[in-house]
Amino acid sequence: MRKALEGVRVLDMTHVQSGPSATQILAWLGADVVKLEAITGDITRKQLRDLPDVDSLYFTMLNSNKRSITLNMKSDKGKQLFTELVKKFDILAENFGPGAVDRMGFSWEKLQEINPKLIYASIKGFGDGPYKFYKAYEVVAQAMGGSMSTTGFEDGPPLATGAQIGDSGTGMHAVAGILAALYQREHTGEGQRVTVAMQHAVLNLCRVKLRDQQRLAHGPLNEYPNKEFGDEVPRSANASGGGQPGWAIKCAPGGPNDYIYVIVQPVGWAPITQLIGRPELANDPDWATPEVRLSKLDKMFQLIEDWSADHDKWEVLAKLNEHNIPCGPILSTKEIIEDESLADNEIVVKVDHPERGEFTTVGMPIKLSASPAEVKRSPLLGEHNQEIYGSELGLSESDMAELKASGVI
Ligand code: CAO
Repeated sequence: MRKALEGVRVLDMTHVQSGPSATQILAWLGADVVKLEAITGDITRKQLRDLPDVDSLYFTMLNSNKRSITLNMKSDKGKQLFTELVKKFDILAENFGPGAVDRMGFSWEKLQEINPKLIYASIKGFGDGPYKFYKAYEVVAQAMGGSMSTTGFEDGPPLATGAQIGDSGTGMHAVAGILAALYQREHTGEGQRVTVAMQHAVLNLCRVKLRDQQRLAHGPLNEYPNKEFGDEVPRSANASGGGQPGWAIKCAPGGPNDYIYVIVQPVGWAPITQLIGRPELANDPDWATPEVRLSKLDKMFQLIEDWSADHDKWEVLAKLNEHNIPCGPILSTKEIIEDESLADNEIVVKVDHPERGEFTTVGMPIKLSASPAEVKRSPLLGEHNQEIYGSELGLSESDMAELKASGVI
C-alpha cells in the first residue's frame, strides 16, 4: 500500500527529542527520513543507557523508521557533500542551538540557492526578540510557555509536567508546519522556511490559561478550587478550571496511583448520588444544580471519594461508565506498558533491534486508513552511509574509505 508521504525525502539533522519526534512522524507517514549525524552521533544514542554500548531507549524510541548517515559539517568535504545532499531532498529539519546551521555555512538564503524547492524547518527555544539566541530544553519551555506557573498546588512550587509538551509538543507543531509547506509547494513550486519556537508551542497548549488570565479582570475564577485570587492565574491543582468540574479522587487500596479522575457533568449528578448512596442529594436545593455545587466542589468530590475509597479504580471506572460519567483511572507507566488494549491499538508496540533485541516503544498516535504506520527499528550510527554516499551520490569504495579515515563520515 502506498504511504501518505511516499516519495517525500527528509534530510533530518535533528537531535535529542523535539526535532526527532517530528521527523519520526514523517517517517511513519511514509517519508524517506535520512538522519544526518555528526560522526559522534546524536548525543542521545549514549544518554540514559540501560545496556552498555547499545543505543539508548531515548534514541531508539524517537528515531524509528529512519536511515542514518554520518557527516562532519565542519569539514570542507563535509560541506561539499551536504550541498549535494540538499539538492536531493524536499525537507531539511534541524533543532540545533540558535545559529548553528548558519555557522556551518548554510544560511537560509544559501540553502534556497542550492534548492529553491527546499522546505527548511527549524525548532528553537524562542522566537525573535530578547531570548532568540538562548538554548532551551523541555522544562525551560514549560517554564516560559505558561505551563509551570499554572501546574501544581497553590501552596507548592511551580511544577513540570511529565508530558513532554516542550519537546514532543513542539515537534507535533513542526509536523503541521512542514505538511502545510509541502502542500503549498504543490501550488507554488517553491519551498519555504518553517520555524517553531518551543515557548510558542507550549503557550499554544496553555491557551486556556490566557483565557483565564483575562477572565480574572472581571472577577474570581469560580471553577478553580482556589479561595483567593490575585492578578495572575493561580495553580489549580487537579481542577481543569474548565466548564465541567473534575478532580482526582482516591480509590482502594490507596497506592500512589490508586486514583480516578472524575468529571461531574450536570446530567451526571443524579446517578452519582445513587452510586455513592446519597440519593437524597439529587434534588436537594443545596446540591441539585451545577451553580449551587460550584462553591463547594471540594465537599462534592469528598462525598464521591467517601464511596470510591472502598473500591478499586477499575471497579469505579466500570460503575461510573455504566452511567456515562466521564472519568479516567490514573494509570501508572507499568499499567500502560502492560495494557492489552493499547497493544491492540498498536500505540504500545514491540520492535526488534540488532543490538538490544526486542524492546517496547510508543507507536503512531495518528491513524490513517489508507496509510497505516508500521514501526521499524531505529538505524545504527552511519548504517546507511553506503546507500546514500555510495549508491546515491556515486562515491566509490575507496572515496568512502578515505572520507572515513579523514573523519568526514
Ligand atoms: N558535524 C559537525 N558539527 C556538528 C554536526 C555535524 N554533523 N551537527 C552538529 N554539530 C555541531 C554544531 O555545528 C554546533 O556547533 P557550534 O555551536 O560550534 O556551531 C554543535 O554541534 C551543536 O550545538 P547545539 O547548540 O545544538 O548543541 P548543545 O548540546 O550545546 O545544545 C540544545 C543542545 C538542545 C540546548 C540546543 O540544540 C538547542 O537549544 N536547540 C534548540 C531547542 C531544542 O530543540 N531543544 C530541545 C532539546 S530536547 O529535544
